Amino acid sequence: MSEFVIDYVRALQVLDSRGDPTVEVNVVTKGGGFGRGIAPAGASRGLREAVEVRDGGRRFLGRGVEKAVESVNKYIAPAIVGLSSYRFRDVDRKIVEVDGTQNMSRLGSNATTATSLAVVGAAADTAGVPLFEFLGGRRARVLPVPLLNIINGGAHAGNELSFQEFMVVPVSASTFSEAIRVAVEVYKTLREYLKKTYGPGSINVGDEGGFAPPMREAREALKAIVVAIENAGYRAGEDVLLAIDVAASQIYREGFYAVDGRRVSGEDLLELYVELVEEFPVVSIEDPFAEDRPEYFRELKSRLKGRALVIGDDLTVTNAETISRYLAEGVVDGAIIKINQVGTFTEAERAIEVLRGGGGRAVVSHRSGETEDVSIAHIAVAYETKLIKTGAPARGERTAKYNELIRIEDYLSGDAVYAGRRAFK
Ligand code: 2PG
Ligand code: MG
Repeated sequence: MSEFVIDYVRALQVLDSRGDPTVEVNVVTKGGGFGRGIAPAGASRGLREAVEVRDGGRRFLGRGVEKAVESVNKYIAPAIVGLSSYRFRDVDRKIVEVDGTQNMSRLGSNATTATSLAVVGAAADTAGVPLFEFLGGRRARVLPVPLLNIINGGAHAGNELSFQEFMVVPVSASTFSEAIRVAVEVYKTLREYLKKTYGPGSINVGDEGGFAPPMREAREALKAIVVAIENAGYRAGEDVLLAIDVAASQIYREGFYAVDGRRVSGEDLLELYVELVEEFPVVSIEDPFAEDRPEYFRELKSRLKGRALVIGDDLTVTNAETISRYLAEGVVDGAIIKINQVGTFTEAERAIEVLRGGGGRAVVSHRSGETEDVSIAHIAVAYETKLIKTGAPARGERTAKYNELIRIEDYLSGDAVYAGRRAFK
């Protein structure tokens, strides 16, 4: 097992999909295994997320991460060189210990996330197997249903839509690759519809590759998507379902939400969701209320009676304890899993396990600022989460994940199973 020993760790500053600097870490083991992790970055961040460290000052308009890079090279590297990458959970524990804070604010979650992903990646490479197989063993063969964000609003786009994400969920396909084909056909058909209805300016895309049309209302976005699904030759509610991420903390101020030009109370917003679920085949609503209003999440969940999942993101911040409590209290049906919300792979894994143990859904997720790192594709398969959200089927940092899942499906050949409708049973 000496081949798994970490021999070399090197961090550098690279760019994410928004042109912001981010931390990349490269790890090499004694056996010549190589792993690379690159930290993503959110725009709509939860208050209780692990904290990324940025340089401030004038370089990169304050967004540089040279300090975080230095933290890896100066503090993390010497602490983990010589440890076994095979015991990557121990390595993560060491990283947490070196940081010494609750929220990674000393080293930065950007430093710790990139390192953690590089270490587990190097372990898999040393073992000579893909990451999903290294983590999930031979039984890992279920490809997740993708939630593809095809209309962007909120903090991810320069339009007036208050809800952040309008997603399509292709469930009736028999394979993952076919599901992506369906999604692409819907995406392209939506593009045509938007261009015809709102003019050529409406097909510009937002941070996650979805269109950012000049729409005023959530209903209008959902209607356009249903039209696109049908024009593409599919049945909305049968072949393709819908999902929403409101990212409601972003639009919450002094007890009210700014929704599509109106100021609405939590109660009224709740009624709007119930209506939307009745009018449209919406099967999942993420962060419907502000992160400090769990009581509204619970009320919505009880009103929806399982017709749509209530998912936490800023509410739950991939924190195993928080998720466990909210699952038990009936506040959510599941939670978004973002590694950089907790800062290590191991902590995210713990959150997934809590969800599985408690009958909740884990939705493995990208961030709006992404990179070519494809770890989340492997994680979704390894832990059989059945759900992944990683943007539109466009823009390299989004397609990188979908393409990796297509590769995993091909690698598994006849053994691969597409989660499909079962993801929502
Ligand atoms: C979200 C994410 C990803 P961000 O809110 O779920 O879609 O956005 O990375 O900006 O937090
Ligand atoms: Mg979210």
